[in-house]
Amino acid sequence: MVKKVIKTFEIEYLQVMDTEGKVDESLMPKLSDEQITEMYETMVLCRTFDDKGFNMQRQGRIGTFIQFKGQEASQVGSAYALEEKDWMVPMYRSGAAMITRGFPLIMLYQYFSGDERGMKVPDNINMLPMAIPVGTQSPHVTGLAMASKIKGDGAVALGYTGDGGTSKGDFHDALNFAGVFKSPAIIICENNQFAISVHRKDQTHSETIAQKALAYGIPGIQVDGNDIFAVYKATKEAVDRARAGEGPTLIENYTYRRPDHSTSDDAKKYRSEEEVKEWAAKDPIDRLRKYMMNKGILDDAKNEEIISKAKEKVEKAVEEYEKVSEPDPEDIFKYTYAEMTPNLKEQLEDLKD
Ligand SMILES: Cc1ncc(C[n+]2csc(CCOP(=O)(O)OP(=O)(O)O)c2C)c(N)n1
Repeated sequence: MVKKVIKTFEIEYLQVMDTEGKVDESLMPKLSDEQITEMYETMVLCRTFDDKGFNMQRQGRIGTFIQFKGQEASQVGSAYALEEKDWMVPMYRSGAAMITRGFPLIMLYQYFSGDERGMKVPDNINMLPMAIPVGTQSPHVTGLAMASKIKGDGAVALGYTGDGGTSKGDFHDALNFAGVFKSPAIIICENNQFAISVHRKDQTHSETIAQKALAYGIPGIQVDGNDIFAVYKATKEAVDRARAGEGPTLIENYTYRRPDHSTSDDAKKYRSEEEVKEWAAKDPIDRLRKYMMNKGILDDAKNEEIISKAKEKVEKAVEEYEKVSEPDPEDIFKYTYAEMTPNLKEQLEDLKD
């Protein structure tokens, strides 16, 4: 009889910057003041875009809108670790990650008004369109990463899922394949504590999402998702490992969905306002601003300038968005696949009739 421990595991949690903007210098990733300023400008632009989208929905100027407010560090910090040749796979809440990679604001507004032309990703951006089905993003990440490895083009693939998405088989298929084929895949789980009204604790009995990586023999880490430096550091290390042929990583960005799930939801029915307030005090943008002010790379005047530039960009996008022609209902059929399938053709004929 033999009884012994054959393997033990641990899960790391990473925070570099606290809620007061104080950093642990020994953990600080390599970033110039210019890069930090660029990250801040991008987060402010994303927040401005998000607030405007919500207001427009309430004014009847846009369709159902999905906000990412409070998740900017998680998305901007991770997208910032990618190079141009790398692939990104966004979910419906990944607007900030998409904006970081240069996706036009106007197209996001178009998409959220039901205009399929809004998700025709520009040819110079290596990104899939936003996918609404929960969980499908992870196998796409693994597939793109496997393709890059086979082609030897040196690109990595990174994509997003929610905590709810980890209950789908897709998530586990993706991690298993990525591990077995040592593909350069980075799967980011934005654990924002909710899948609509289902709380994280009712989603999985695991203490962390990060530990799910262990079952597939790949690294998993939990990160303070409201700390842009921690998110960037964990993602950059995962990207570097993937590019060096060392395989995939699962990153759990521990954060909180402050807005309703979408503009069709009412989160007051299933969570307390106190909890939302607690998380508002951990706001990722405030945190970076405090750091920059303390370090002397931002002052009130420059901050005002950044905010007004963001407003200008967003207002310009809104103006353009409200001028585009009405979408053609036939686009719904045309944009699903590169070539229309027979059943879609049939449905299109029905529509015409
Ligand atoms: C396959 C599939 N099933 C159900 C839905 C309906 N649905 C939309 S969002 C959502 C919750 C997803 O939560 P999570 O993955 O945690 O992401 P979050 O919205 O919190 O960012 C569900 C069930 C869907 N879009 N796709």
